[in-house]
Amino acid sequence: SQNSLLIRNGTIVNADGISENDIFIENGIIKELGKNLSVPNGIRSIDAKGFFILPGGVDPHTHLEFEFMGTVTADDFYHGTKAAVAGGTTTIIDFMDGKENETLIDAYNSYREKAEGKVCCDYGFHMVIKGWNERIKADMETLCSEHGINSFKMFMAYSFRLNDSQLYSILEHIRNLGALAQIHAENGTIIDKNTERLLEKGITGPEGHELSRPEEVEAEAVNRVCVISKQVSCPVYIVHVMSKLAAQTLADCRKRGAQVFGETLASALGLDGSQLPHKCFEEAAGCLMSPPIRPDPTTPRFLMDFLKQGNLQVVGSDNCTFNKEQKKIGMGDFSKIPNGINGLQDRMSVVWEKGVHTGILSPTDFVAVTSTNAAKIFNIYPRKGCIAVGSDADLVVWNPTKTRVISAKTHQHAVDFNIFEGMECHGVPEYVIVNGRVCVDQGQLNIIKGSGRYLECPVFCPYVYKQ
Ligand code: DUC
Ligand code: ZN
Ligand code: ZN
Ligand code: ZN
Repeated sequence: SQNSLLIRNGTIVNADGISENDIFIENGIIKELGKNLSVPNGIRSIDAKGFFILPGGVDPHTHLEFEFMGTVTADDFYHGTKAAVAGGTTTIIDFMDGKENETLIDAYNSYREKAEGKVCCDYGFHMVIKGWNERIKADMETLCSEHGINSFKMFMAYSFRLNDSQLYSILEHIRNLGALAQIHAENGTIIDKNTERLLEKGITGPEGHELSRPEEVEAEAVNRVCVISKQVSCPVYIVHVMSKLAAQTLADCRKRGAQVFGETLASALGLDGSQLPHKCFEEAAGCLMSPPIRPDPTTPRFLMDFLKQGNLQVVGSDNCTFNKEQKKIGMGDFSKIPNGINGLQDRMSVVWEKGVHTGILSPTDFVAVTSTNAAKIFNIYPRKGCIAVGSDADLVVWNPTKTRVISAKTHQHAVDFNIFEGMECHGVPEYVIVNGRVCVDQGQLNIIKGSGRYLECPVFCPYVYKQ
């Protein structure tokens, strides 16, 4: 039938091992795994000989149609998820961020509306929390119990940052809900002071950005929130760990018993930051995000080794794209350059190139850090993040020998440049199957706008993630 598909002769890679089996898919679900499966006549069959079959990527860090720093991201829910599928990512978890005076429930409804009709793969949400009162407390509970939200993100930087007292109370509440706290860890007070000082000295270009928020400013916040996390016994997920010092600090806190997880980004693994200070405004502003991509050229390898060792668990994209014209808002004042970079399409290729092609990660490690660990942490496993009977049929047939060169000329994003421009990557998706439908077919993109479904992320009771 039209709703069935057979994938033959592939090497199936899960985070816990490799097997050689055929996969039979029906109505969007993996129905059977086995050798030489006999299936009814007339169904499509894909020969995956020589390819790896991977669980579709799970990118738990995207900002689509996101209002930030006075503007709105270039990638909307259509372009963002189209780019995702083209690159082998079949699930995203995006950040909802309410407007001032909007309740969390109103924000949730407005984000569902924005996404509906545009998304090309399944999507879940995290909610950003920017204050603390009884209304917020009650709405967080409703989001967990009625709307499939199990994670809340708090900022320690930007004007809407929370102080330690608020963080402490919110983390207690999140623990009681059986949810997960996500933290943007940078010391906002120090950044503001440094920014003022740099601008006064006449350092107004994009090079001022990293100077205002060096590694220890990131690491201090990581340490502080890990201490709070341990005091209140609330699990915490640190988003975008960008520096060696922050990663090491997180690992030390884990060793002391904090239940903390770490996510790094494709940008931090893919870009050698040593070139960054020498770029012109356009290029430097293009790569500008917070926390910054670090100038220390040993950072990407360090973070990759940490992924291998399990000191970091996840690679996200933090896709938060602004066009060249939007980046110019910050010409003459680096603190006004909209923060954010691309990565939704290229995350899988970049991790394969810098991780697997170099021999640091095995294919099973690759699956763990691009799909399985995020699915476990956000409690959508084993529906997502593995190839097993009963799981959603989200799969990537990955050709490890083919190469492609990343370029804005060919990418599926709406944004008008690509931070990985010119990077050659081994590892190309030949086929991407989204909910049982072939959405990349021999490298050709064939998506259906609006076909993605809202993914409820249930709370943990009790908290169960095991690495
Ligand atoms: N950092 C960014 O660079 N963009 C979006 C939000 C954030 O924390
Ligand atoms: Zn952030
Ligand atoms: Zn982000
Ligand atoms: Zn190579």
